[in-house]
Amino acid sequence: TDRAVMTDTWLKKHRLIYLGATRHPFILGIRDGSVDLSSFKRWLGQDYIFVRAFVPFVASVLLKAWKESDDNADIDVILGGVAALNDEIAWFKTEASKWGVALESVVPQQINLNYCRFLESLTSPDVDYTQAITAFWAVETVYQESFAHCLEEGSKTPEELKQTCHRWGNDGFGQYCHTLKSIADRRLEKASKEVVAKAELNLLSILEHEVEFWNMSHGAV
Ligand code: HMH
Repeated sequence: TDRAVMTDTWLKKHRLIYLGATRHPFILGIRDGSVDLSSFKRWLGQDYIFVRAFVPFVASVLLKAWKESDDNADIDVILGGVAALNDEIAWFKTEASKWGVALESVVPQQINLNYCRFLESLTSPDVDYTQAITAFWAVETVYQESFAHCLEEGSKTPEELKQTCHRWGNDGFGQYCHTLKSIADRRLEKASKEVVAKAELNLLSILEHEVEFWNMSHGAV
């Protein structure tokens, strides 16, 4: 395999689960306008909880970059990610009040807690920078690919959901995900077989957690 494009190799190899995460019925429902607004509100409340837990994970990636990275520019990229999360949290608060979702009283669902716990496990010092940055790329990219799909030509995304899609589907966020991908691929190229194998397993876990997360919006769990 061509290790210079490890992430491309993986996304080809695991295409079905990747499509499961990025073309989920919830996303397709936003794209064709058939989404149930109670599902959207449930997703909004749960994702706010997720994003708050995502902050310490990203902070751990930043710390690992500072200790282990061979390129100082990585810190700037990750710091940009932290800044984006700050905006995101403020956005959730505004958006939730628009939709009448009381964020303080949202109870995290088990699926959400499982995903947050998985990310917390990756904050361990035993998990190296290569694994951490690869996981970071994967989490961000699923949302980027999913919401960008809702803004493509031919989509019938309802006006009131376009802002949400734009948050993760905009070109700037796409560029940022591409930069994370380049960093991950650069690191994976130099990593041991063991680290590469662990990073691939983490990717699969993330994709599974993302599918479950979308499933949760349907309220059947
Ligand atoms: C579940 N995955 C989930 N929520 C998010 N906000 C992102 C990824 C992207 O930040």
